[in-house]
Amino acid sequence: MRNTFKYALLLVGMTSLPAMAHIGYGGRDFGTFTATPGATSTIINQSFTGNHGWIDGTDADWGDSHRLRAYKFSLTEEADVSITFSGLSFVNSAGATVLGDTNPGFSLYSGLAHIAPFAADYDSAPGSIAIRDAVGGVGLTEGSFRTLTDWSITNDNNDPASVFTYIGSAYDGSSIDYGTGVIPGADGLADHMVSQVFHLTAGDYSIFVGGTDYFSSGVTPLPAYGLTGVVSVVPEPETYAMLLAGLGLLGFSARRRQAV
Ligand SMILES: [Ca+2]
Ligand SMILES: [Ca+2]
Repeated sequence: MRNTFKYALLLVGMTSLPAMAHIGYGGRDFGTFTATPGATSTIINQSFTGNHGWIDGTDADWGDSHRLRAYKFSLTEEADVSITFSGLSFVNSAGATVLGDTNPGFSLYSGLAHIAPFAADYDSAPGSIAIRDAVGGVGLTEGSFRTLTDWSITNDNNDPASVFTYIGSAYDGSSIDYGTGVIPGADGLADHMVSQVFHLTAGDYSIFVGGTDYFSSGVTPLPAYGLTGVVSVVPEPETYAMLLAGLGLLGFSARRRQAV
């Protein structure tokens, strides 16, 4: 290959990167937490495109990660972490109103996608397709994203795959069954908000958030839905139990003193 051609290709690749929205955490890093309860981080005015991204990863042909938003956070020690996402309308930088009426779902994984200086991961990278073909059958998957189990993906440089190890998931509204059985994790109340507490060890975590309307993927153009996310460190249940037990002992000794 002539060098000028190579550089031209390189330039095309570089200039087209920002528009492709491969997996990245830009503006969506909740930060690093210790086990001390009370720390909280809120990220507003993010969005995903299409209202089916999360639920589409529950079927046999998996899902397109471009239809979800990726967030990350880190823990320096074992902790109970509350994760909440709400569909919330806002006006974007182009002056357009982003819809708020989604019923979001999210999945939590340990592991991170490639970040700079590595190239971003995306579904149709040759390495990503090879991973899918090996697990899901040649040509049988539509994307790399899997809602309820582990998955892997890589970039154009075939760096060792990013591995997302499934921890848990939750979604807003009543239980969904689009024909493959009930999808677990419904919160039972369709209020555009879903929240769940996870007991986690120290490490790096990714959250993928998307819509839960399975049959909406044919809408053109796909609307964007606004999203607010909150990650907080909360007291562990044993802490509550110890606190209650302590209060009970105090009450007992107070009664004893009164009786004497
Ligand atoms: Ca699918
Ligand atoms: Ca809800």
